[in-house]
Amino acid sequence: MRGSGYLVVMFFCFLAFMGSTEGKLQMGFYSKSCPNAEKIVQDYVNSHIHNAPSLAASILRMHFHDCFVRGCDSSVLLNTTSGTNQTEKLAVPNTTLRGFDFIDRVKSLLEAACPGVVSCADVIALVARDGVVATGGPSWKVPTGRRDGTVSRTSEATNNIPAPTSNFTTLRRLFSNQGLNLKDLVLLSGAHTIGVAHCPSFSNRLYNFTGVLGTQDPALDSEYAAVLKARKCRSLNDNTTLVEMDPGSSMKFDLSYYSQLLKRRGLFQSDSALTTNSTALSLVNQLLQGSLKSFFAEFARSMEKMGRIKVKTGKVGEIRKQCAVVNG
Ligand code: HEM
Ligand SMILES: *[C@@H]1O[C@H](CO)[C@@H](O)[C@H](O)[C@H]1NC(C)=O
Ligand SMILES: *[C@@H]1O[C@H](CO)[C@@H](O)[C@H](O)[C@H]1NC(C)=O
Ligand SMILES: *[C@@H]1O[C@H](CO)[C@@H](O)[C@H](O)[C@H]1NC(C)=O
Ligand SMILES: *[C@@H]1O[C@H](CO)[C@@H](O)[C@H](O)[C@H]1NC(C)=O
Ligand SMILES: *[C@@H]1O[C@H](CO)[C@@H](O)[C@H](O)[C@H]1NC(C)=O
Ligand SMILES: *[C@@H]1O[C@H](CO)[C@@H](O)[C@H](O)[C@H]1NC(C)=O
Ligand SMILES: CC(=O)N[C@H]1CO[C@H](CO)[C@@H](O)[C@@H]1O
Repeated sequence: MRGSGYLVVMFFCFLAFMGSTEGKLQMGFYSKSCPNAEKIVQDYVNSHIHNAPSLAASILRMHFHDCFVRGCDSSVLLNTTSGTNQTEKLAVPNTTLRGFDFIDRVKSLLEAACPGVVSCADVIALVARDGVVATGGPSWKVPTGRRDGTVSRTSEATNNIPAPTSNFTTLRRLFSNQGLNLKDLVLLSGAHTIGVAHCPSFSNRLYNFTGVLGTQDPALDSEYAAVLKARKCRSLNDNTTLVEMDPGSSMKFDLSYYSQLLKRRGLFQSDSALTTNSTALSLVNQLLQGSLKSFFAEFARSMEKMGRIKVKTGKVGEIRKQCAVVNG
């Protein structure tokens, strides 16, 4: 009798242990611990994003870069300080990330309301969604309960975040490393329907494609290339000009990014790579034949999946007090 009672106690201890360390993301995770958390985020986004609507794109991209390195744990926000390794922020793909101060402002409102409760990782995920919604794009579910990581390394960002020069095979590999399939790749690339790029992300296609100056990427529509060279990236050295990835429609979350792909006007090699695989190409065609509503619904599904990548929950990680530094 005593033996089996002991086993029962052990069993419940085990359950409690599993429950505390293997928590899952859930809708409204903060409904008891910080009931206004999601409203604070949403109100701030709604009242401030119109001052800088381009931040919606920047923070959507930040969420992607966060999730692809060590999971969605806000490691992308950590500053390099003396005594730490070089963080993700220093990696080439991150040099063009923006919106860190916006995240910090939202976080300080949350700290004022409920100190030490809401993670920076959830702040990124919520702001990314609310920013896209506030600028007329799709909505998606953001279950919460992510915890913040304590490690951030430049090399891991370099190795895991796809480059604009990536070919289809590399894109598939990097997405599949994160548990994302071909459909997710095609849908999430659709985020390039909003936002802008700096010339160095693609000007090799205009000026130095084969490594010989003067060569151009034959996969890029030559008329469009000529316009980009004449009006946008006038030389290989231009590192300041911004170019819409979905020209004429870069503030509007719509299907026209995919029509540009079919016109061979995808801005990056990674965009045009989506037309080099017949399965991916047929997905692009299906999206274009469907309604905007169905694109939004499919995009939402892939975003929710991306937001779950290798999340830290339960007792893993911490709730950072300041998003740019680990708790001391
Ligand atoms: C498929 C692989 C991808 C590659 C190679 C890629 C690459 C890039 C590059 C090079 C830029 C421009 C950076 C600059 O020059 O300033 C960019 C911008 C952007 N990317 Fe991606 N990206 C990919 C997937 C994604 C995904 C999955 C998302 C989000 C779900 C995303 C969202 C964005 C957004 C919104 C921008 C515009 C940012 C702004 O306006 O500040 N990208 N991407
Ligand atoms: C720096 O990175 C190395 C190797 O990845 C790791 O062993 C070390 O703990 C890290 N140090 C700090 C302070 O993050
Ligand atoms: C894709 O890019 C990788 C890495 O640059 C390269 O090793 C591979 O050969 C390329 N694959 C194709 C099919 O071009
Ligand atoms: C042109 O491309 C080659 C190969 O990628 C590179 O080594 C070279 O530095 C580039 N030239 C310039 C002027 O950027
Ligand atoms: C852009 O190029 C200039 C001149 O080549 C250089 O001084 C500057 O550091 C570059 N800026 C960035 C953001 O790379
Ligand atoms: C397209 O990509 C998928 C997934 O990587 C692959 O299984 C398929 O063989 C590719 N199709 C072609 C025609 O290369
Ligand atoms: C992190 O670095 C940014 C600039 O790179 C700076 O503005 C910010 O104050 C830093 N945050 C902290 C908490 O040190
Ligand atoms: C936002 C940010 O920290 N960007 C940095 C990315 O890395 C470059 C150097 O590689 C820095 O100059 C940027 O400040």
